[in-house]
Order: sequence, then structure tokens, then C-alpha cells
Amino acid sequence: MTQHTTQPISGQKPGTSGLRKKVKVFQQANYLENFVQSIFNAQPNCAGERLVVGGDGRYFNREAIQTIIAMAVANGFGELIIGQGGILSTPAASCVIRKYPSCGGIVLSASHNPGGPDEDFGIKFNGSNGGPATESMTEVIYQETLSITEYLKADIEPINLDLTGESKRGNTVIRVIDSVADYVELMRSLFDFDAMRALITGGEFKLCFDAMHAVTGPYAKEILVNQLGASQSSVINAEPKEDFGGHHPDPNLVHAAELVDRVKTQGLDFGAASDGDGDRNMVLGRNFYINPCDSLALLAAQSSHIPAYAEGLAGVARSMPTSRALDRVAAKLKLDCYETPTGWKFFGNLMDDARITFCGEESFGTGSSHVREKDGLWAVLCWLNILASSGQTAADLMRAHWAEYGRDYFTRHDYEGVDADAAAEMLNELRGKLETLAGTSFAGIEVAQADEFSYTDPVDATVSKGQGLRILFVNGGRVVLRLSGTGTSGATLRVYYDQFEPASGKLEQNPQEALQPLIRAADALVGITAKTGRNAPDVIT
Ligand code: VG1
Ligand code: CO
Repeated sequence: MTQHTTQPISGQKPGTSGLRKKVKVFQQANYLENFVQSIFNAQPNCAGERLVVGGDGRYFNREAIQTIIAMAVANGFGELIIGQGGILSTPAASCVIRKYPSCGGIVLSASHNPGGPDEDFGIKFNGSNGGPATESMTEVIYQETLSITEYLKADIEPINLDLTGESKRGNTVIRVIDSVADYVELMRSLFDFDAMRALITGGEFKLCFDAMHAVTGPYAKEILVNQLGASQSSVINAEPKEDFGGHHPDPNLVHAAELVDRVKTQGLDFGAASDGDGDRNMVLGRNFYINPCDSLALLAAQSSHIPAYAEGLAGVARSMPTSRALDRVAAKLKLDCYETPTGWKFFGNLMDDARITFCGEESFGTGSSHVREKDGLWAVLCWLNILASSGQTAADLMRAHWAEYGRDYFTRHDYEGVDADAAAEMLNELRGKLETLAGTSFAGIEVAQADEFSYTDPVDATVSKGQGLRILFVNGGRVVLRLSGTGTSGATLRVYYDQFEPASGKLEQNPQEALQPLIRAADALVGITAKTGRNAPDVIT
């Protein structure tokens, strides 16, 4: 029997990056099936098409893949490409979708959220360009979840995900592919592997890459160890685990503590980490943390060191809460610089229309038009290529960058698991006041302008409203507030602060101290402490 009766299940609205829920929610009868069928129903055609499927290896990945295979067979897909062991990092999935023209792909991941039977799972759909489904596509999928009455699922023998090769179920060819080969080939086409190898094997340079027990391990081993000659021990936590070893696979100073400690105690020249699904990156120099906003700006400024970008960039883009360091580079290089809402899905149109080459977000996401997802290992290779080609250290490059452009101090404060109603009310209250704020002062700083960010896609004119409240102060400081769209319990309030310091000013301050006046002004204006009942944020990045 392939036809199964079902009824809509509430709450299947995708957030910033797909549908994320607790594993237990996904394990409810028909929950995954309803969502997958809704994805298929939202496509103009499935019959005979090719679909890519893979995930970050977290708990429930393998079961979910078998369900998706059985459903794709019943829905008449012509071919399924699946990563060996069910593994495909998010950027690798994007690469495979583009390389083997597909109608799209399904990526199973809750990214940096923890994994395990009591933790998180997620599913997202990427379109034929390899990028996250656009807002209009996710809306169609969501509408399908509200009216679904049946799903199609074939009664078939499970596929052995551990063996590469081809098999057939019904009329569908199922190809299990090496998870890393296509991605590695793409990286080889972009970077100067010889120069990086010379740097890494030269004897002086010491690095460590922390895969955080997540999906990037096999990719990092192949590229950094096998191809670039780094020692085995320089890639740590390289085995993907279903529960990420019990940690948050989130590359920041808090969660990548092991890496931070190694870089410090072993005096390493370079450290890097990526997240659960391999699309984020954190980069460290020797005793030197590089903020993702600065990393993006620096990579854009130094991109001519990298063979694939030596001829110049088409343009650049950043998400709105990301600091404006990138804009300064764009102005100097005379490049267009776009400001998009949070989430990678907004960059796809700009890349497809050849308006941008590099883009990024403050949340440790950096990428280029080589795929349509952010790409952690790609960003690490950009840094290594620039280090190799310039002969400078990461810290020296960053300092020289500030000395040329000035420094945009940036921090993000997250308040996790706050009462959803209280958080919504706080933002509503602020929204109601926005128009009257200009000219008034808080903790001694005057507001210049305040609004709610709305984005009109320059390519297809789609409008996305309600993308964050922003307050610009007369001293150049900026505060942005928005609620997270990737959490699975309660609400997470994100407050972003940035303040420009000119090249002639103080360039070596601690960001939390440099931003203290702005943080106080925001609290006086919004009442964050009073309304959340929290004295301090849960996570500071
Ligand atoms: C967060 C980040 C956002 C990122 C998204 C997905 O979203 O802020 O910049 O694109 O996660 O990243 P939110 O809505 O929680 O702020 V990932 O690595 O989870 O695919
Ligand atoms: Co991710």
C-alpha cells in the first residue's frame, strides 16, 4: 500500500532555516511524512526528477532518510542521490544539487542545536539552485501542511546507506555517493592547494580544526590532512556522532572551548571550528579571536589572493544585523553591497543574478557563489589561502585591516528560553515607539533614527517585512533586536550591537567594554533586563 490517509498537524511552519523541532515531535505518527509530502506537493513536478538527500548525522538521521526514500519512490522521482551513511554537510548538499542537476534536495539538520533522543532534529528543502527554499516556497510548503489529507510511501526494502553504489526501488534509481568527493573537487577548483600545503607542511605553522563531533569531520580530514598535509592530530572531534558527544556543535568561544584552549595552551597559529551541518565557521589567530563580521570584511578585502576570486568580486552582501565592516570594503573596492534579512535564503537570488560573489552573517556564516549555502570549511580555506599567499599572520592581517578601514566593534547578546509572550510584548512595545524615538536620548546617547527592517528583493521584488527592529544613534552606534527563528523551545531574544571606531581611534579594546555605552542605552530604551527578568545574556558572541 502506498497511499496513506493523514490529517494536518499544526506547527509545521518553517523558520529561519527549515522546520526544527524536538526529535520526539518528529517521531510522532505522520509528522515527518506530512512535512515531506508537503514539500513534494509544493513542487510543480516530481515525476522522473532527481532529488538529493543527506544530513548532518544526528540522531534520527538514518530513519528519516529511509522514510524520505520510500516516499520519494512512491512520488515517482527518477533518481535519488544520497550521501554515504546519510551524511552530507549543508554546503556539500548544495554542491551536489548543482553538480548533478536536481529539482532540489532535502537536508536533515538542526545545525548548531544539540542532537540526541531528547534534543533537536530538523529538515529543510533546497531548490534546484542548491540554496535554501525561498520565503515564497516555504510558504507554499506550509500551506500544504495545513490541508494535507494523504501521503505516498512505498513499501520497500530499506537501502543500505553505508555502501556506495546504485540500486533500484520501484522506478527510482537510488545512488549512494561518497559524501566528500564532489565537495573536495569543488574546493580544489577554487583554492591554491600547493600554496596552502607549503604553509602547512613548512614546519613553522601549527593549526587545529575542531569538527565538534559533527558533519565536517570527514571533509576536514580529507582536505586538511590527506590533501594539505596537516597532521592527523590537527583535526579534532572528527567522528560525526549522533549526539555530537553531548555538546552544542556551535562554533563560538563558549561551545568550542576545547579548540580555544588548544590554540592558547599550544600556541597555535590558526584555529577553526564548524557547526553541526558544516555551514558555519569560527576562525582564531594566535591569541586572537576574529569576529565573523570582521572575517567577512577581511576575506572580501583580501579575496584577490585566492585564485577563484583573483579577477574581482561581482558584489557583496550581508544580513542586516551583521556589522557594516563589509560596507567599508565594498565602498573602497567600488562594489555593490546588499543588506538582506537574517537567513541564507535571501542571498540566493543575488547570486543567481550574478550581483554578488561573497556574503555572510554575523552568526559565523560566510560563503560565496561557489554554492548557495554558507560554507564553514570554504571560509577556513579562504583564510589559509590568504595566510599562505600573503605570508602574514591572521592577527597582523586583521590589525592592518582595522588600521585601514577603522573597526566596527560588534557583539550579539542572546537571551535564551525567555517567556515567548513577554518577549513578543517587549518588541511590540518598542515597535509602537519607533517613530517617536529620533531626537530622544537614552543613557546619554541620542537616537538618530529607528525603524523595522523590511526587505524588497531587487531581483524578484518579493517583500519581506518584520525583519528586525533597529535603532541608530547619532554617534554611529546601532542596536538591532529580533527573535530567533531556529529555536525549539520558548523564545530566544537576540540583541545585536555595533559601533564604529575610526582608524585613528582605539582599535584594541575589548568589544564588551567598547560597546558598554550602547548596551546601557539599549537597556534604558527597551528595558531588556526588567522585561526578561535576566541580569545578563545567556550567550555572548
Ligand atoms: C540563526 C542565525 C542566522 C542563521 C540561522 C541558520 O537564525 O541568526 O544568521 O542564518 O541561524 O543558521 P535565528 O533565526 O535563530 O537568529 V544554521 O547554521 O542553523 O543553518
Ligand atoms: Co549550520
